[in-house]
Amino acid sequence: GPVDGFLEGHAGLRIDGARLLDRLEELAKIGADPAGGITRLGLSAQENAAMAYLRDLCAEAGLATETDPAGNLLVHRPRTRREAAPVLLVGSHVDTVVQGGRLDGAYGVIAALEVLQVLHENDVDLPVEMVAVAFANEEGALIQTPFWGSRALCGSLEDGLAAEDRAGRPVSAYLAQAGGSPERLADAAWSPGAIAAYLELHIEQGPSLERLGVPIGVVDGIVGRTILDIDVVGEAQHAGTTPMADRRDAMVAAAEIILAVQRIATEDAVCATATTGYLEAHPNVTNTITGTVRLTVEVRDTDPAKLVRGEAAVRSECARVSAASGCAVEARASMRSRSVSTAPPLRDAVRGAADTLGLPHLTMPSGAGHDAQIVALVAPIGMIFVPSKRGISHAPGEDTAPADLVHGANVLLHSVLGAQTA
Ligand code: HGY
Ligand code: MN
Ligand code: MN
Ligand code: MN
Repeated sequence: GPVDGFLEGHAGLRIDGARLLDRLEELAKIGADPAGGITRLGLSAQENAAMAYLRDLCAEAGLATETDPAGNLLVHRPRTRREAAPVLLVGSHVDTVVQGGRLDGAYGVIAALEVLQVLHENDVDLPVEMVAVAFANEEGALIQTPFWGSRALCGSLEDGLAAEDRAGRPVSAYLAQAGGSPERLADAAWSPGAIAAYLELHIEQGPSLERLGVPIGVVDGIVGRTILDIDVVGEAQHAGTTPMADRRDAMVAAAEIILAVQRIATEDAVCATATTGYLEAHPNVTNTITGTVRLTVEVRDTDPAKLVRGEAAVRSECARVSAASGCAVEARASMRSRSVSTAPPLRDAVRGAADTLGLPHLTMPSGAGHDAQIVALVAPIGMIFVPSKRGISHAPGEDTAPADLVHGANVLLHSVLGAQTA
């Protein structure tokens, strides 16, 4: 066949490690937060600036770029057209959480561009052309729709224009600023079959690889997640004159919900994780009993049944706390992502790549969500992990040893080559 001897012919190919590390450092300056870490929220001016930096870098490298109606950046080699045939899509995201790290997402995008550039510079003729992607707004930190860009591209962004920030400002204004197009949002969806396969390189964001001293993780599955937006409504009242027995204190009710959420994934072991990460108290005044609290709870598990039970457990705790406190408690699911498996042939491509490079590897699940799990609904996916120092992520201390970053990008390069025969 056309791919006979293909891998052997390119076994010596390597990415430019110094270039990769330099670009990661440059990108980390965009959205650097004076309070620590990086705040480069999806569809914000900071994410736009990061996308502009990527476009400049691609132009210098002689790569062609296109921003789609959802704000995703697509990159391909100049002599290829992504519409011509199913492509090997490779990428991640460049947005962060508030005060996040410099590698979550950014590493996978910079590495994908590096791989594409090396293929371009070496004029490597790929049977399945590679397209790099920087998905917009993976985290959903500003516009409350995680996986915004990958959902749009995969045709699973339902009611996208209803998305808004926490102040109720609609996504459309943000999208126009990001070079997208609210009017043509549906056109961001690729036709069925347009993605032959998807690969994503990412930091592990947990401690396993570092603890075991293994440089490469071969991801076998990604957890599913449900996010609940919860409103606790009590009564704002004077903190000095209202008898304790007469209060409907939303802060206290919220506290009970928070503790119950923790129990769901600890003592009760209903699902793998359960987290209250966001809380907003009103009026947030020292000498006024809290009237309302908004909080978000998320539950995760690889087992879909346990995810459903986790959500049900949170809802039943909300009902219990409501009855006991006299506060109204309303929970609304604002996002559900399914757990997915990676495709065995792509796992093999990653393992083969690591073997070619003499790098030990470990097969492992992902406790973090990734754009890959959205793409998995329409195409086979593969994922590569590199170690995270002390397992830290979604925090300023997020880091990975430079040598591991270079190893991971070389594994991505050889996985792209290996996936040609997968
Ligand atoms: O939250 C997550 O798992 C992902 O980093 N967005
Ligand atoms: Mn993240
Ligand atoms: Mn990420
Ligand atoms: Mn007073």
